[in-house]
Amino acid sequence: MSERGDQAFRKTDPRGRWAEMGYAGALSFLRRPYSRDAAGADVVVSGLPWDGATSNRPGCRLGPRAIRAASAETAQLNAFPWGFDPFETLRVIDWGDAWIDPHHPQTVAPAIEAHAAAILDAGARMLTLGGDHFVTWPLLKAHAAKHGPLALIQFDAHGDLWEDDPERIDHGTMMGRAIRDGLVDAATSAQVGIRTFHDSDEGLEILTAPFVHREGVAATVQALRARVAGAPVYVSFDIDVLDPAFAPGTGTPVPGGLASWQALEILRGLSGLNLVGLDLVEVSPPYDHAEITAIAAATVAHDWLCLLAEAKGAPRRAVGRL
Ligand SMILES: [Mn+2]
Repeated sequence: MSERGDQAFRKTDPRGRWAEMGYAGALSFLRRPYSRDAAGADVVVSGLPWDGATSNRPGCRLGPRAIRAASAETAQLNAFPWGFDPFETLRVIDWGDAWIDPHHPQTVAPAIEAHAAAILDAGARMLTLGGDHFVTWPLLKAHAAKHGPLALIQFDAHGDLWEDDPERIDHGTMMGRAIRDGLVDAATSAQVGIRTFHDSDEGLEILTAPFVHREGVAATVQALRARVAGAPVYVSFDIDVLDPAFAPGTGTPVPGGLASWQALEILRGLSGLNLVGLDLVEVSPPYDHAEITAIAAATVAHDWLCLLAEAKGAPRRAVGRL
């Protein structure tokens, strides 16, 4: 009987990799072992299958499942452009999906906050697969409780700063609330890829999509690094920061967005910062084609893990001109 395959439920040590059939087998994010034991893990991956706060097209409750499936191929190869296997350095488990009751929507944010607090209390970082962008609100609460006010880097077509009230369950208003409640320090935070209008910047650095297109990746990275320097950096990556050509599978697409390569290069430019958490939200598989969106999402999450692996000592190895 072969000892290969199905690492998701057969492997106990979260380090290293096994051979898998890329197209088959038990899915987890990047084939990490499923576990509810966050103690000793560097990173806990979990899904938040919730889309009750969407304002246009729903479907991102199916995001975690699709991103796990799309991550299977990436799990097999040494990471590019890093040149290492991040799981030689980083212990990463897949916790599965948090239990969310869509029929009692007022319980959703407290349930997510408690889920996050339990993982952070165990000493692990979180990599969270949404779900709509409202899930970031309770995630920020839990992370700010641990780290203090956060330096937010929000990749997004939308600022999510629209008119809010404290009881509102809305994926377009919670960032203003996070600033007003002191979870996010606007003075050290930035938004990237924005291409919708807000009457105020709320004190944030807003690097619009036209700025990225005109000034380029290097200037964008430079502005971000200057903004967040020294602070605990929480990255919230709304997949709709990508142009609909690169991420059709999302609920509120806006033309004029970033190409996958631009977003990846900007993210890779965050090397060496104090990266405390990542959420990857708004992947809506019913609107996706050929897994374009889910593969982009899986790659972004994978590269964030590579940033952590590098910070923990994984040696970069370049083959070819980078
Ligand atoms: Mn958005």
